[in-house]
Amino acid sequence: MYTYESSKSAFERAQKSIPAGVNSPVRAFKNVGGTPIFLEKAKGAYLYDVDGNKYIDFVGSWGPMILGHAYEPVIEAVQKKAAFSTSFGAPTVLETEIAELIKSMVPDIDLIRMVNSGTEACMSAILLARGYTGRNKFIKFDGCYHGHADMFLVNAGSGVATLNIQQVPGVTAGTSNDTLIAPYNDLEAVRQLFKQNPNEIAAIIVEPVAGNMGCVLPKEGFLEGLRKICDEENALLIFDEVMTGFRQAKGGAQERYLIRADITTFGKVIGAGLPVGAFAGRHEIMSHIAPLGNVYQAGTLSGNPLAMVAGYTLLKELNEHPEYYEQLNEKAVYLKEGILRVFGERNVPVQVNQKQSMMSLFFNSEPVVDFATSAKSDQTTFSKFFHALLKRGIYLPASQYECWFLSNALTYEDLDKTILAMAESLDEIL
Ligand code: KE4
Repeated sequence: MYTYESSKSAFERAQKSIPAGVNSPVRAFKNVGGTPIFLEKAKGAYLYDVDGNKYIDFVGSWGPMILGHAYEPVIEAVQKKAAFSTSFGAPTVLETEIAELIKSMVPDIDLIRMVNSGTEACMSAILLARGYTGRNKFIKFDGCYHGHADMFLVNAGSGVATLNIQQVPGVTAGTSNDTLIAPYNDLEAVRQLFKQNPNEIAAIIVEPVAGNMGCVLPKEGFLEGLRKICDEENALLIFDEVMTGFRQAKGGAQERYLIRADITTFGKVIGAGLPVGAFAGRHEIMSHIAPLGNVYQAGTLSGNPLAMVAGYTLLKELNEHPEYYEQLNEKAVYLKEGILRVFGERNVPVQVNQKQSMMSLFFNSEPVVDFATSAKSDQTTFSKFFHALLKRGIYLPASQYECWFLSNALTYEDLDKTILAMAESLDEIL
């Protein structure tokens, strides 16, 4: 039987020095209740907490661990590199090598700038789009999350939705007036915003497969429609590929859906768990970035050797093994089919949204296609399900509004164990 005494005391101690005891809100278990699990180590598909409990991991540090935790080649590369300083604040050949590797993997990129988080990547992309077009407004989608920069904290998903924060204090009216909102998958709403704001919208930023309202897929024609509208309105299309980059395919969602973005942002997998983000695009757009142009963006630790060698090593593995993507998809489909089976046997309404190794389930009888339908899901039951699984050694994201990230370290035995634990959990809570 799992006990959590050490996590409980660690949490009490942490709250004395860190807001809510966590360095990122979604870790606090606010949506599901109970004590957050304090982890000690991880290897492959498995996590080990401070009480010695073992879990099968479906969070993967929110995306980076696509080949599993403590992936040998990455660990060795970081250990070796660390001996020669952890940061220079000066250019290194390694930064060029990872940039060239990414250009070979992702279509339509001439220049890429490294930063330290997905937030930095997305906020820089918006600044660049504004600088390039001379326009101030941008469109984001209800329930999508692009990091915690002020302009994104309007109708944001992920932790903002999890905590049900309607209006984030500190975001000024001026900022939110320039952030226009449309429902995900609603092209007509996007067209209306352009009609109401003629020649004022610099860009549309979209998660090509949404992962911050739970996993929500683009409807047929949605991404193509955004591309067409941006072309007609001379606005830029920004694909926020912080989650989907190098996960939907080695070329990300742009390869999977054959849609070209004008600016693409990256995070998570690109750093293999070390702090890395990036934004990239064609030369005519990226040439506006300082010091080539005047759109200013900078960072002390951008491109630092540890993060670069970790990311380079992981991306090289993915680039050399495209078969990993089929393997990951087959595992996710196997899990989805198992879930549908055990829920169906118990007549429990469920929606399972899955695209490649991103997926999530909703206690909901209607399809989940945007934030409004996601928010109708039964979160109370999800919370009970979450804890029933946790004590059976299955670690899901601690929120209905978060996406699961499968790693290729998962075995079919792990998946069978997970499906069985789900059946037992349903029998326990319903
Ligand atoms: P970071 O600044 O957290 O590295 O990236 C922000 C971001 C940007 N774009 C997308 C599509 C994202 O999903 C994220 C961050 N994702 C969340 C998980 N929903 C990070 C987890 C957290 O906030 O602790």
